[in-house]
Amino acid sequence: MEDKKKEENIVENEDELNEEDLKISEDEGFSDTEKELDRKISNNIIEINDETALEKGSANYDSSDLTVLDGLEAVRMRPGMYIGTTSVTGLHHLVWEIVDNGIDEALAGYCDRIDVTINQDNSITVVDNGRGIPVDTVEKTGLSGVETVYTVLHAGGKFGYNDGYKFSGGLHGVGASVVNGLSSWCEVTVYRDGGEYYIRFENGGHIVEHLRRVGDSSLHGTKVTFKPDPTIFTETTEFNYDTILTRLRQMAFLNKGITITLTDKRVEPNKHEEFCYKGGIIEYVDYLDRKSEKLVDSVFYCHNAQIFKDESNKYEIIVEVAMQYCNQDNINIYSFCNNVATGNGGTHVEGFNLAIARVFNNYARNNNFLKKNDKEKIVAEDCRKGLTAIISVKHPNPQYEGQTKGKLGNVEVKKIVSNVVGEALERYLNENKQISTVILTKIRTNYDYRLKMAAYSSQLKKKTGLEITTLPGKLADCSSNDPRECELFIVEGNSAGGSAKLGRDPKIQAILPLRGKILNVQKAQDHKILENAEIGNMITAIGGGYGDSFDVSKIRYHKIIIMTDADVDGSHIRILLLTFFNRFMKPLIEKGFVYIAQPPLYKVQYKGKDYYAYREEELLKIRKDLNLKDNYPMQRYKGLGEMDPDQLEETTMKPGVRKMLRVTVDDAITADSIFDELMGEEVEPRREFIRENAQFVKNLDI
Ligand code: 28G
Repeated sequence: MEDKKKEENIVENEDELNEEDLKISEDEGFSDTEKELDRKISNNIIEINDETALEKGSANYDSSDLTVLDGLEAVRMRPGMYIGTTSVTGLHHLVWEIVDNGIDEALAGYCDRIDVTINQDNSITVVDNGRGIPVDTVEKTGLSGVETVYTVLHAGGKFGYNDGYKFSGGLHGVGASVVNGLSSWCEVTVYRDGGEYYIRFENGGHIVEHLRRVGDSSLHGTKVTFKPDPTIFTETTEFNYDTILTRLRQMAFLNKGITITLTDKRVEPNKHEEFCYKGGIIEYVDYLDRKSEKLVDSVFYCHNAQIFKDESNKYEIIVEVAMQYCNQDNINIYSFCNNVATGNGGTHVEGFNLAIARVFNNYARNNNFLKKNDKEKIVAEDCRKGLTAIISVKHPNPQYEGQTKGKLGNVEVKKIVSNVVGEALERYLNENKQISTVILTKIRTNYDYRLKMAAYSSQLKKKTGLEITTLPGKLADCSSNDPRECELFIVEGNSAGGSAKLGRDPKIQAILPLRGKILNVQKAQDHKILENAEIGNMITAIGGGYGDSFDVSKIRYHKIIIMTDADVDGSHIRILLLTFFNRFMKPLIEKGFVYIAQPPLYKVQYKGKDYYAYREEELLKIRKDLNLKDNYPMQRYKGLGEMDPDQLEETTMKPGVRKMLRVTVDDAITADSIFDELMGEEVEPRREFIRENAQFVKNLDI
């Protein structure tokens, strides 16, 4: 019940999301590249939510509401329970659902091509060259196979498809009927047995006319076109090319040999992209490392299927891992179950960690990388730094855990992955001694560094009787000791910091001013990062440590609020901070503890009252509502420093009044690669970003 309530909440809240909050408006004369980057950021890195919406109370849902609903009516009544949300995320889930069915047909060995088209009217067409959904009558339902799949809830896996189970669709995997139920109309064409069969559904899955043979065909496969219902997807029914592109590319990496194409017919000339990776996740690792300096050129790869058996079950689990070391310290390990990213890891990642620690430790002992007096063992952390890896498992009955269901929970998976990876890696190291030496040298460096740091902090502890957590002098802390109500404002610049200190609620709001630019964390090595004073201050103020030993239960604030100016430097610092949190305190973002403050851009004074505008359009609206002339004076805020403490409090800091955006990592892989692009060694994209933002500021100045 509790879960249902939660689901309900999420849906309700997402619905309240103001679209405007998600993007910088599209009609301000931005160039295509600017829009592109903006879209990338708003769609892929961070899903920004209105804080107050997310925290709003319980939904009006209780058990008395439970009515026995007919099939797809239930889906339309409670879409959130089936696709998580009716926001833009949910909209795209419809595409994933249908594409997943094609992928399943490919995994079953009958199809090697999937074509996805975004049509002019924002409907989606998916075509595969598989067997075609069966057209004969299904006994249990009395309907044709196509009608069964498209109108009966959860028909997908339970009809003996794929010898008893369906691989794809981890988190939702609700099937085509849900897509149909949430569409204004949906058409299915099946090519099989020498014929072409057609059916159309309307208004949430109602059969217009039963499936019928409309002609001869020598083809085989399935074609589906659906148009999401705007009364369900009230926020938007517009598909995002990049979102679909990224996901399809990922699908192509994870399922080697399948050709997947995307065409966007909404623009002239049409956009078109085609993916097919013969090397699968090996090419995925290559792609992720395309901008990094490799330690070893080759990519380690292993693939194995193992049967799991207990009293009641017997099924096959497929494990596939690819990995490569780079000459850096950041960790790029991504895990998947049934083609869906498990952002919070789980038993497959635990198994992987066990294997690498065990195998590298043994190899080090046997080959003199660890000497007799090196008493300490090599641990997983030592082996993970600098590693790029894809861990992909396929499991017929995955169990997911955690708040966001992003963690694989099946316990048997741990041992299976550990065995598969362990065996293959041991053999690889012994057969490629030169490569092994390079890798083990790196691991040994990580090991030495870890022990040095441990010795250093225990020494410091002995000396001072304290952990290294004496609070930084620049921090104006709050008086409350209850992290749940405490907020840390990370403020750009000392002068803004001063205003913030005066404008805050000292009981629950702490201020940490940052001077200058913080270090570029993506680029720097770990020890340099920790030596940086600004970063050190942040780590001690937050209080949960950092990196692998970051402990979210120890943090001192449950809201970490980034407050920067609305200019180039401001956005640069914001990205640097997000990069830092993403890399060293990921759970902060995963738990939704990171926010971005929204200071107003304009103030209009009229009849003794102050009106604040947070965006360009709001200014226009205020002028319109108050019937003011275009040249009516207004104040434009160039930076936080221009606001006096009262104004800052009223507009940006005061709970209940302020606007804040919550940062969540939607797709860590894309996020990292955008961060890479912005922050990494390569200068060009970064310059681009800054130039584009400079442009943005210029626009505002007009
Ligand atoms: C184009 C859009 C996405 C699909 C198939 C192929 C079969 C199938 C799909 O069966 C289970 C069994 C009969 C209803 C299976 C064909 C066995 C033999 C299939 C797709 C349920 C579903 N021949 N291709 N479903 N049936 N492609 N692509 O949806 O009773 S779905």
